[in-house]
Amino acid sequence: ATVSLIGAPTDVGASVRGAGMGPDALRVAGLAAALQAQGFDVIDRGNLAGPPNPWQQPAQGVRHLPEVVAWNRAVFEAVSTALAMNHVPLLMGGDHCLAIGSISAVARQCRQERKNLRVIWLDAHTDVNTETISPSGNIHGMPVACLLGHGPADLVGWSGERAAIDAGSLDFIGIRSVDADERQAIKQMGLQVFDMRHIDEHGMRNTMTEVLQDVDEDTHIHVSFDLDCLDPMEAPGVGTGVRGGPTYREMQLCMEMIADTGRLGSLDVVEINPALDVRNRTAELAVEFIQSLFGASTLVR
Ligand code: DIR
Ligand code: MN
Ligand code: MN
Ligand code: MN
Repeated sequence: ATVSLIGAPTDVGASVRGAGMGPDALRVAGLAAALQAQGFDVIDRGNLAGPPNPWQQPAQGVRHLPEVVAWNRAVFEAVSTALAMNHVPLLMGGDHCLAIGSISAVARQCRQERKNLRVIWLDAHTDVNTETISPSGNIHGMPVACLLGHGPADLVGWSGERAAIDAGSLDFIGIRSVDADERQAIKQMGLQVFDMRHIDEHGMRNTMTEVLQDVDEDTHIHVSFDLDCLDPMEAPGVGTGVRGGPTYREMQLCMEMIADTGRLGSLDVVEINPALDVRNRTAELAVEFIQSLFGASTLVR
């Protein structure tokens, strides 16, 4: 299989500057070579272009909406192109607002190919805010809402349907920070949230067995991997770290169990912030998890 690396060097959706350096941090950490060593063909498409971060205050509940739209347009096109070539798009963010373009493109392609799309959202946060309920106005806290058909109009409907995905095809893992009004939204939309308490009580193995139970041969799995899902002790290079995340071993098992399905079709790796990192540790950690997600294991190659 061929993996297309797509860099989107921007932090326009974030609350802290620095995630725009994520693509190069992943390159320096050896992402392409790591996947090549596993037998994949890897094409690094370089970095997409987009507007600079104007660093303004929110307007009508959102910050940098035109810039977020522009970056997501570029991501949407690049991911669509990769999928049309039957490549596995690996979006190197950038902040998590970019999942709007990436997953909208994946959803459109899945509809065309009559595949069942399943999205696995690995994050400390549920990112289901909208411009009316967000306490920050930062769009990296809104991509899930946009993909379900709820956010700012300019970011909704890109897949060809108002909702790119339905609530039932999305699972959150690692959640431990939900804003007050997001709780309401989660209930109203009927979202499946495996929060840290669930993982504490049932373990990662049972959690992932539940998440993956209805994956079949017509399923396309998209993983949206926000590095702040991990405990900040493991992954310090993130803008909005929250303590109490999954351990290294728990996250490895999560990735390995997804890999075992053989249905991984696309991936976002977002929110790596080299300005806050320690000797590129977070990007290096991301590369290790990506290797597991693409099927590396200790005893089998
Ligand atoms: C917060 C932070 N819930 C917000 N969200 C983040 O601004 O909406 N998501 N950091 O990854
Ligand atoms: Mn996120
Ligand atoms: Mn997050
Ligand atoms: Mn589910």
